Amino acid sequence: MDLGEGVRRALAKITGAPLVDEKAILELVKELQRVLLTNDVNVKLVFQLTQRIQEKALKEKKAQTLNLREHIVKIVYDELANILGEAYEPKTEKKKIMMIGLYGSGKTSSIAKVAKFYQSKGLNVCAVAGDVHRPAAVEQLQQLAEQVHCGFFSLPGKPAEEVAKAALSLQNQYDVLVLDTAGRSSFDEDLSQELKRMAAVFQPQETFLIVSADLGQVAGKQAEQFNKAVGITGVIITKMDGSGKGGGALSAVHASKAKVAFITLGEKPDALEAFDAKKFVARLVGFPDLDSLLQKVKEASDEEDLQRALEEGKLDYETFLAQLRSMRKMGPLKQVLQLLGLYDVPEELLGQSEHKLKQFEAAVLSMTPNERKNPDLMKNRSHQERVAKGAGLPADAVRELVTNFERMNKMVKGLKGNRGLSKKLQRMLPQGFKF
Ligand SMILES: Nc1nc2c(ncn2[C@@H]2O[C@H](COP(=O)(O)OP(=O)(O)O)[C@@H](O)[C@H]2O)c(=O)[nH]1
Ligand SMILES: [Mg+2]
Repeated sequence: MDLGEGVRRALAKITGAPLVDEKAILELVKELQRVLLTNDVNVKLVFQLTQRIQEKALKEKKAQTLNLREHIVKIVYDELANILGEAYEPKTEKKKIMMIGLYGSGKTSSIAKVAKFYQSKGLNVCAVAGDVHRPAAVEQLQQLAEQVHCGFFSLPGKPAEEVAKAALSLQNQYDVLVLDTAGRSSFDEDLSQELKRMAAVFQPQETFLIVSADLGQVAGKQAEQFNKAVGITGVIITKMDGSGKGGGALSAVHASKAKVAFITLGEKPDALEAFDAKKFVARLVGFPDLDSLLQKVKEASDEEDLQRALEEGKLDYETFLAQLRSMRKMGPLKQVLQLLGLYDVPEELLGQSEHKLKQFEAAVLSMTPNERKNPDLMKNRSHQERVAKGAGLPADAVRELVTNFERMNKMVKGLKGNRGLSKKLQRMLPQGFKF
């Protein structure tokens, strides 16, 4: 389970719980612990985090504008962001950057990404081929530089520190120099010495350690090690797209007191972003920021209309359409359902639902107010045909929708007075309501 899905699942324990009580909070905490541990977040860190969430959720007074669910979602969000790091704000100014890290960590490919990043800020960038031990490394960098249209500099056959030194003259032509360096399969004295010599002549303002997300917690140890030996100003965590340990890597680097500067999320040169823990967490749960997340929670807990219909054991097309619309507003159906704690809805059904939902909406809009209030009328063929014509749908589609509505209505009747939207949907959806 990836971190995002895991956190969403954990949050669903609260957003979908019929009652937010200590038990629901403990379940949320337990689920969070599980997902963080599977993401290789350090056990101690996980324990501290969940302890804090539990304490705050149970004791801290909530802001008056937040309901209890929102309050807890906010605590989880804040605490997660807290362990993952801060926001890095790269300055748009002339600078020299040195990229260091073990072999295969993603140094060379990150140079192209960083180059592209600064180019997009209007700076001229030159990539400097300081990994001189393998000719292939120089070629790789040259190709990448061509691909992103940045400058490229190499001195074939010369030692790395000479390349670093010669590159200094490029500062007249370029705003940003990015120096590649050699890696080893593990950290050793040789590597440390070479990097120190290079840094001494190059005098970088930024020294980025590149680590792969799949190192998990070990990324923190590496950050400590490189920092002690060579000194680093930030860390770039690569391969965040393919690793189930990204959370572990981020939190461990942050715990080591190093700053996560960028993360990369793919092989393409634009797959890099300046790291911002809060944005990262928001996106993990599928929203651009905390506010929009809270908005969704509010909507998800705003179940009054349907609740009333359920309590009365009577559903009409009006209520149902309103409900469907508010669910649509909440984003992709899948996300909404997950927020409500529904994970077992087959993918196939979900894909179909959006389409059917639109048809359904069109059909309801073509009904007369009378038909909307009195769903029995819609069982009549001639009504169905009229609505189909009005909505521009095949008669079959309307018939199917009516059948589905009736099925839903029957279930609603059966559920009369049964509290908790999540539980109801859980029973209703997978069983047969196919919209
Ligand atoms: N999927 C994915 N692959 C990456 C990412 N960053 C680097 N890679 C791949 O990792 C491999 C090693 O990268 P490279 O830059 O050559 O590592 P270096 O030895 O440290 O210079 C290459 O195949 C890259 O395409 C990333 O963010 N996502
Ligand atoms: Mg390389």
